Amino acid sequence: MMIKTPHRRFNPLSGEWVLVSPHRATRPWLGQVEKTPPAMLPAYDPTCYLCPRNERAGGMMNPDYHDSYVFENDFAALLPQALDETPASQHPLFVAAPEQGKCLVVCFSPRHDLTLPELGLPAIENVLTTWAKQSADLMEEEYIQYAQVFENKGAVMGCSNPHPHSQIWAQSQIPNEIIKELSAQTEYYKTNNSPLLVDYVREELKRKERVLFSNDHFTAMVPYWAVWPFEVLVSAHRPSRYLKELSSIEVSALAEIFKQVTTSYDNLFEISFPYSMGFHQAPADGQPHPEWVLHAHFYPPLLRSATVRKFMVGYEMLAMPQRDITPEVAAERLRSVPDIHYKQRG
Ligand code: H2U
Ligand code: ZN
Repeated sequence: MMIKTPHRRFNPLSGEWVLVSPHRATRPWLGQVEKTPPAMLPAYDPTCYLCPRNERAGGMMNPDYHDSYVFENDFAALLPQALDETPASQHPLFVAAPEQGKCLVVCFSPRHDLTLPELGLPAIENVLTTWAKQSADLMEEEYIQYAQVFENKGAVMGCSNPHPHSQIWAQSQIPNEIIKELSAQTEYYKTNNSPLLVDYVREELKRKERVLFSNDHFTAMVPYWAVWPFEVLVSAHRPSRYLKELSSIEVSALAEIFKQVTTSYDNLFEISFPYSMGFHQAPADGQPHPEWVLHAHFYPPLLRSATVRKFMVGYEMLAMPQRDITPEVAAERLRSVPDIHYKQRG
């Protein structure tokens, strides 16, 4: 089914609507053109603060690491100590609250030049199990209620260093996006006695048009309500709260899907495709969370080429998000690229 007229779609996870304007995709572009990332990086960069054996900005030395490498962010946005300097205000229009937390940086591998799709499956599994263990350890801390695993990839997304890395920020209060997803999944579960994403994936697998890759345990699709042009949702097939709960078979299945999604991204415009990606795990708030299904969102900014991005401005900032190409067209384009990474083709 190809809809060609303006319409709205509902995001049942966030409870928000997106405006879809398929007829607008051919409008001319005379605006900002992005720089493309350099095609070749060295395997080791002596000036990189994430490479093994190098000094970081804070003066700490990285060890001679061989797999993934985790360190506490030298410029952490959250601090573990309870600081009680938050101004006490009695006024309902001037509300503040103290916040505690911890921020980690996770380098994928010692290689400065290898992004996720270029790593072998065992190395991707290693990244997944590192994220699982680190976020589980953080959520075990008494004062932590949520751990956000995320990767900012590419200068367009504000990534400060090309050495492939991700971050984990854990905090004492549940953040905004998780509050929305928690309430939507809880409501759905109460009404339908089944988790929202388990039902959604089953329906997408029947319809097929937005599905990119699927195996026994995970499915990657351009969601029906996607906001970013090539947005992807990777969802588990079963109720699951934390990365740590995945079996080794499920970790392998997830690694395979991650390799497929990121390879198709890079192959779309034959560049290292920028995005912000992150897992949504359940909060660690002492509740059982039977409604929760572990999933990851990929939010890539590019629209029609390696150099033309989608801007979330004007109408998006002031009214609601809007997209031009439909999620079905985006899925078709991502499915039609070769499955071997362009840098690894003979
Ligand atoms: P981004 O490129 O996604 O911003 O991540 C890099 C993070 O690494 C960033 O949060 C941290 C920055 O604070 N960092 C260190 O902890 N030590 C350093 O020596 C430089 C950067
Ligand atoms: Zn490096």
